[in-house]
Amino acid sequence: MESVRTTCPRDCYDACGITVTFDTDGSICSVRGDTAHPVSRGKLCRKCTIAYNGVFLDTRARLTRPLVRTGPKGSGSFREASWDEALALVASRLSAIRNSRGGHAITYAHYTGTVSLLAYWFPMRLMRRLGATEIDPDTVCNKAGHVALEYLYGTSVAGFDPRTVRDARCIAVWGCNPSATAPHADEHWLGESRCVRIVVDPIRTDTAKRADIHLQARPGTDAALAFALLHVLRRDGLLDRGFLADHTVGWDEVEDEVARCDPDWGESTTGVPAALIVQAARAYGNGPSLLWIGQGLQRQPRGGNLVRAVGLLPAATGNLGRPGAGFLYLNGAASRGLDESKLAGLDVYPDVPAPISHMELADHLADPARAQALVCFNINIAASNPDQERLREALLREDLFTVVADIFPTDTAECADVVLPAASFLEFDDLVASYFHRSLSAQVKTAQPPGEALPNMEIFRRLATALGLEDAKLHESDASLIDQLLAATGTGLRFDELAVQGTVWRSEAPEVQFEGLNFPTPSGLVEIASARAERDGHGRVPRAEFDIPSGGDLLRLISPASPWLLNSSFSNEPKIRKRLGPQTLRVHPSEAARRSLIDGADVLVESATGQLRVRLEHSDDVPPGVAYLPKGRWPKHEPEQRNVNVLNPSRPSDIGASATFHATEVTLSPVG
Ligand SMILES: Nc1nc2c(c(=O)[nH]1)N[C@H]1C(S)=C(S)[C@@H](COP(=O)(O)OP(=O)(O)OC[C@H]3O[C@@H](n4cnc5c(=O)[nH]c(N)nc54)[C@H](O)[C@@H]3O)O[C@H]1N2
Ligand SMILES: Nc1nc2c(c(=O)[nH]1)N[C@H]1C(S)=C(S)[C@@H](COP(=O)(O)OP(=O)(O)OC[C@H]3O[C@@H](n4cnc5c(=O)[nH]c(N)nc54)[C@H](O)[C@@H]3O)O[C@H]1N2
Ligand code: SF4
Ligand SMILES: [Mo]
Repeated sequence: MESVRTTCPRDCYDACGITVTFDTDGSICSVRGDTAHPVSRGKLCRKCTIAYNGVFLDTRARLTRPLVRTGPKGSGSFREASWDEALALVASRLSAIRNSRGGHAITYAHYTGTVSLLAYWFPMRLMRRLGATEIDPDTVCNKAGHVALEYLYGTSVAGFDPRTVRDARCIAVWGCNPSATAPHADEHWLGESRCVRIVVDPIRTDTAKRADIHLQARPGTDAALAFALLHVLRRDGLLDRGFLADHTVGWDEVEDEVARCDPDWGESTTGVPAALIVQAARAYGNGPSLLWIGQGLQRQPRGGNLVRAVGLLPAATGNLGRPGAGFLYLNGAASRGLDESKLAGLDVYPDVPAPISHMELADHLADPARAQALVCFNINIAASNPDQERLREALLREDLFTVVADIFPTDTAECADVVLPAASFLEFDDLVASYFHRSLSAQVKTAQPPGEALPNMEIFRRLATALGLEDAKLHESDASLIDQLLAATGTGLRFDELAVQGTVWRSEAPEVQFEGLNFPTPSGLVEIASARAERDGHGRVPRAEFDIPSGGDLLRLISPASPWLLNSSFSNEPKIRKRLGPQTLRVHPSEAARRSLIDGADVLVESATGQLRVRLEHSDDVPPGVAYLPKGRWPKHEPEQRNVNVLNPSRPSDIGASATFHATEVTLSPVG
């Protein structure tokens, strides 16, 4: 038995190292954690251990042949076709639309189904060449935070190097739940650090349970909480006045508001006891301190302002530019020397229509004047977008020509006219750049794709050929793309050498975030006051704004990550489905009692956009006023063919027009 190293390319902070072993016939025997990998240390998460040895290897569960629709839209009736026939059909329809309406009438949606670099970025070259309209990918996930941090620091993708934790005294994890979304960072990085650990989350997550200080702020009140912390830091002489004077602009424009936001005010607006606010501020102020800004934090109507306000903390305390200090939202591939824009063809195909937000997707697809065709890859919009019912109606439009490439027959694939079977990460070479660690890893081919499935790159090369497009950029080979990327990293490694090592770091020692204190803002300073934000129609400075609880019968629904699913992935894994049971909504026992709802009852959840029957569970981990129902179920596997996103509206955030999944108001009532 031989084994091969590879890397998990799911949309997950951890980017675990994997060891694949083989049976004597060369087929995959097991997919396990790589014992030599610094992050996974021989263990994958529970969901991947099950799914990578289960549904990923089960050819009956996979898409293995191109499919062409035969029955009504959405009915799941297809016939198998050859690649030539399927791609000829796609090419003729897309060409006809381009000729009659222009490329912009072709819409494409894609995201992080895989974050391996080629499979994520390369298909964009063809879509850009066609002049198609992109659905701005981050608007379904984390755009508000990106734009907010760009205003403040000039970048959202140059986070701290997690290895710098050895020099830190305090870590604040703000609106992030690594116990589900980054299980190894949670267990090892956070769990083994000797820092004071502060967690800010309305839910008592497993990460919050292990924290030294849990600030259980009401959802949508984090900006007020940040200002209350700043108040204490200022009052207790823990601000870094020198840093503020030399490296920031606009502190004077927020200082009066900071002075007003005392801990008692903080308690009344956020629900966090004043004494805890003081304790947390002192722990953070007694740095060096790290701040992990979660993506969950900003899925709020005021998500942009929240992140701008929370983002003040490192600047106000001088927790930047030195070991053990800084903030992390994401670490982009640029910190590995990689230029994703070239991979996506931004340099060769710069002129494309302005992208539109996922929050407009249902409207956009419903309108024949705007959308004639839809191409989806690496995304499952029918499960994961808000406004599920209206989006599904739009997807069922007879005259919307829809092409979906996926590895599994998702709800989105079932709404397609043509389905293209994609290879999984076990079946092609690629590179993975973790968005937490500043590492670089090899994704190594360990098996042939089942049936006729193909990697995204080959699908889009063949589609380019079918469209008669011979541009060299659309036909570059994977090997050549990987070579170019590796050359840019400065590691000096060839792919086969990287594959042996699995994962490498560019520098031996931890890197210092913003070393030299040059911030890529227009002024080169941290822009607490941002003229760019003002020009874009937002406040010049972050404000101590907060959402007021709706009260009455309304609960605020939060639908974050489940530890058993990865977005909508693995929702088709039988063992995981069994383990998960019915969709279960958790509320505080007091809220259940008010409504006379017993633990284990079936209840109807209703919002302005829809309703859903779920199992009810009482839980002290959820505060009064909040309801908790994780994301990620495949609608078609549920009794009502819907999931939590039937309840969530397409309400855009204040900044970045991105999703506000954790702010939906719902009522609960007994069923039957
Ligand atoms: N209620 C609620 N909804 C949410 C969120 C929330 O917090 N609450 N979060 C949102 C967020 S943060 C995100 S990122 C979205 C993501 O939501 P999804 O789009 O559901 O994301 P994934 O499940 O990661 O991947 C999408 C698809 O990519 C496919 N895929 C994997 N590898 C490949 C490949 O190599 N090629 C091709 N063609 N396909 C591949 C997978 O099989 C999967 O069907 O969901 C959003 N939806
Ligand atoms: N197991 C698993 N891992 C995943 C994913 C998955 O679906 N499953 N998804 C991946 C993706 S695409 C992403 S973007 C990341 C997201 O990773 P995270 O940033 O961890 O995102 P979420 O799980 O959406 O939310 C994190 C926490 O934010 C809290 N929260 C909600 N509203 C507020 C608020 O107003 N204030 C504060 N302070 N907290 C709030 C929620 O209670 C939740 O515990 O995880 C990735 N990893
Ligand atoms: S999903 Fe995350 S924790 Fe699970 S194996 Fe992949 S990288 Fe590791
Ligand atoms: Mo995401």
